[in-house]
Amino acid sequence: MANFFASSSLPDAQVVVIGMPLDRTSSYIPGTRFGPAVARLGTANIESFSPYLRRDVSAVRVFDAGDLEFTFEEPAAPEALIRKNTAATYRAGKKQLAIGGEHSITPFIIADLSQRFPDLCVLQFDAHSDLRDEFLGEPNSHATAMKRVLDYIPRENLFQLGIRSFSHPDELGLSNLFPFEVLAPIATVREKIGSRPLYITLDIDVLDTGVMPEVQTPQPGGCSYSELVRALAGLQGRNIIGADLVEFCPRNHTATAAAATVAELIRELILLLSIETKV
Ligand SMILES: [Mn+2]
Repeated sequence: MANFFASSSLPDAQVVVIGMPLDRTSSYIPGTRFGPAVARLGTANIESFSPYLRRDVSAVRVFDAGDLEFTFEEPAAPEALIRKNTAATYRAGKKQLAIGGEHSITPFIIADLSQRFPDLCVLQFDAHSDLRDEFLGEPNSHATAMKRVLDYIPRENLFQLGIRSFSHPDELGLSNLFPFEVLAPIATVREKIGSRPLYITLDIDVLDTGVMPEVQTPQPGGCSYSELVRALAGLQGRNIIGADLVEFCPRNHTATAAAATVAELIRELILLLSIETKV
């Protein structure tokens, strides 16, 4: 099954997967604009059955909405386009999985969802804290993604896992920020979030660079694939209302191991969005 495991028309879909290939502020290795296209190629290699969640993605009604087309000259245009599409998906009663693109797509999504879901929690898997207020003069940068999310939700509703790159030493002392680890804190995080609506933002640079070298800003010392996929499985049954996977920056625009890794994570996220809430 190619095309993000798509099996449904838009009206019948439970989960809408949409490419958001925004690549406007990349400061190290540009190319996240090719993330969605190469991730689709990777899906061809992945079985529909997840041995981690023991569920089959072919039983989920998935629609591939294609990719948004961004204007790079106009900074406000991506925000308007992302907010408009996100709003339309949720107004139609569906859940969205956005495939980046750079991490700066996330606050534009949260801008809409924070109004729709009171007490929304955001769970970030990432190597970087992304808490700068601006980076290279840009407030809506990949490096400021979580700082911008905090424009819409309170600090105590943001959970940060796997962080190993900080813009200030004080960030190490933040509550709900869990340095280095993704699997060990998951039971605590699960408990703290409880039945509240949960949005997952998965920056794949949380993985070790040996596992996932094809990211915009590689950071040594990340988690294993097994730890990440088990941490995700630990969230099943929570009230997961949306998700994104960002910062995939393919070096080769063909089917690769990295594309397959990303595609399998997309399968896991689709399944998590489809599992009935049990809290
Ligand atoms: Mn990152």
